[in-house]
Amino acid sequence: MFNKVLIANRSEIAVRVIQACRELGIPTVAIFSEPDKDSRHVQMASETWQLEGQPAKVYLDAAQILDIAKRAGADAIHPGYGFLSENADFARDCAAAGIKFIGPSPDVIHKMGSKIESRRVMDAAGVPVVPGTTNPVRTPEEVKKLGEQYGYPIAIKASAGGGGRGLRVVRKAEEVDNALAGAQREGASYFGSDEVYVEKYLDHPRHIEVQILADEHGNIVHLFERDCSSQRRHQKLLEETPATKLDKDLRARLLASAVKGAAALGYSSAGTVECMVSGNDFYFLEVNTRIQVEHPISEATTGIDIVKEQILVAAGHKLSFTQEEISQRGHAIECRINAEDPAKNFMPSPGTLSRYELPHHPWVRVDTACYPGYTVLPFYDSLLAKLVVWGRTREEAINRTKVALNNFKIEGVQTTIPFHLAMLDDPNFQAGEIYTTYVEQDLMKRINLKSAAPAAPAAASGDAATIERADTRSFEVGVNQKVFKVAVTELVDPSKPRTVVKASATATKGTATKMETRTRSTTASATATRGEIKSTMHGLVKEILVQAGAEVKAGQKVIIFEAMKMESDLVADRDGKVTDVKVKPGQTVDAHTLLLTIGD
Ligand code: MV4
Repeated sequence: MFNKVLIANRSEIAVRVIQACRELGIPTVAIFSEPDKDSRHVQMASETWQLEGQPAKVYLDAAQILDIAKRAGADAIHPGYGFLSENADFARDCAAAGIKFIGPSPDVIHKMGSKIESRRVMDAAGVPVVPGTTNPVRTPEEVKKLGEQYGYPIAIKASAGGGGRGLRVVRKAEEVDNALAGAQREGASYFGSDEVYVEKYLDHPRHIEVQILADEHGNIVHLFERDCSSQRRHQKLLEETPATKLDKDLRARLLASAVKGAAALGYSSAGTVECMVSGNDFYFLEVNTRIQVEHPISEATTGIDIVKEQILVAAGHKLSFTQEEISQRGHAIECRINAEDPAKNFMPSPGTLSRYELPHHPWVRVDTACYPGYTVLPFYDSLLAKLVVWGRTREEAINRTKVALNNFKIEGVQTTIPFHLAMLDDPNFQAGEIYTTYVEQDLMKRINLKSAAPAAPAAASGDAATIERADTRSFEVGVNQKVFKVAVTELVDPSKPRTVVKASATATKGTATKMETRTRSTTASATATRGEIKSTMHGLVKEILVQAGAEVKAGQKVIIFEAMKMESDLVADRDGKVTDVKVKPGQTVDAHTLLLTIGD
């Protein structure tokens, strides 16, 4: 067994991994960015190391993390999800340093990073793939031929893509040129490869995925499927297992195919085979070579501790059970409670949790790293908590989930709880009429959500004030010949204009670090100049929808922006002509960066 496991992650998944390690009696090493020093995972680990550098980037700093692992004497690294979890180079570097990367082999991670290669492997193993190419396409002529062969609509996908990035849907031949260029450009800017391929596009598929567990002795099992169709802009909101209204025979074929595909790959560790289900057919989509956010619903219905099993098989143990020894019992639902305002296009809502009370019921599990007074940071994804509820039947699970959602008492940030309550009450959801288009094209058009009222002013002053909105700006500040990168998070108290509650400074050169909390009131307000489209937070320019010279109307979407892993639309604030585009897709920018200008 491992002597010490470093968790190369933060927040709830780091907490989850630490809990599994504790059960196994393995000491843990937590790493953390400076503003993350109050995080629960830091409080729980046996040993903690602070990362140097920008908060938004440090958890991706493979060299620094590996160096800490060596210095701390860790003999294994658990990458969690996101960050370095599907980085084959990092997995290779770990192996070279004699540290076990808790995941599949670097070769498998690398192969599954290429969607074209994934399709080839699965196709060869007899797993159904969506009709399309298993070779890259380069020219519009090739794509148009394929469009005729398969019939429109078709999808052009970046081979290195995933999660919706580098995906273009083409509904007629005239759209091919633009879509191909777009998918190639996005592939190049996000993933460093402009290799794309073509598939027949399925219009209203369900997203069904299979949880796989495999050891390094050739044993592979599935832990049944999860239905993850309730998503918005490729962000999952609710997952359930078993998938409702899934044909028994189709389900059996899907589960068997996932195991067959994983076997063909020589898979080990926990993983997920993603599929689309359309009518009575299913098609392989991609393999995720990490533990996923939604793994707890599979744990709830099988009783298997997937993270513990993942650690054990990484240490060379055989799977502790066979396929025949497990079964699925009842129904489980996970709601992702995010710090976002569903009434405002799911806008991220970081801030301090002036109140944070969780439901404590039988058959209810909450995975979270938050606590009262904790500040949700703007640098990371906005997941506050995962609510996981079990019931004997889907109906029982739905009703129990509603009770649990109503017993969350969260103040200080907006949350997705009102959205979840509306979805669980929706007749289409209850009937199991859930497709990947359901949330955006159906549910959101029929429900009317209101933002939660800001919390009442707290009696005591301090961090847990009444926070309504947060913005973060970065500054470089010189102190004693050292350059500090200062991230100022403005947590706005609605009763006082502009109250800075928290500022954190991290030395970019030198080693001094400093955290300051102070309150400052000023009447200054950022005066937006018309025609200047700026980022509201630190984030990523996902897509630029207009070119310089284009005529735009006030209210027209011009840029798709991503902050805290959530997409939002930036719209023109006036009629006019785009005079300058200052950024490229895939570019990361600080808050308040000028992105695009509109003139006469
Ligand atoms: C598709 C598709 C329909 N047809 N491919 C989106 C993200 C990436 N993982 C694959 N995706 C899709 N690929 C074909 N040929 C529809 C989607 C899709 C989707 C897939 C899974 C979960 C949610 C989705 C939301 C929109 C589109």
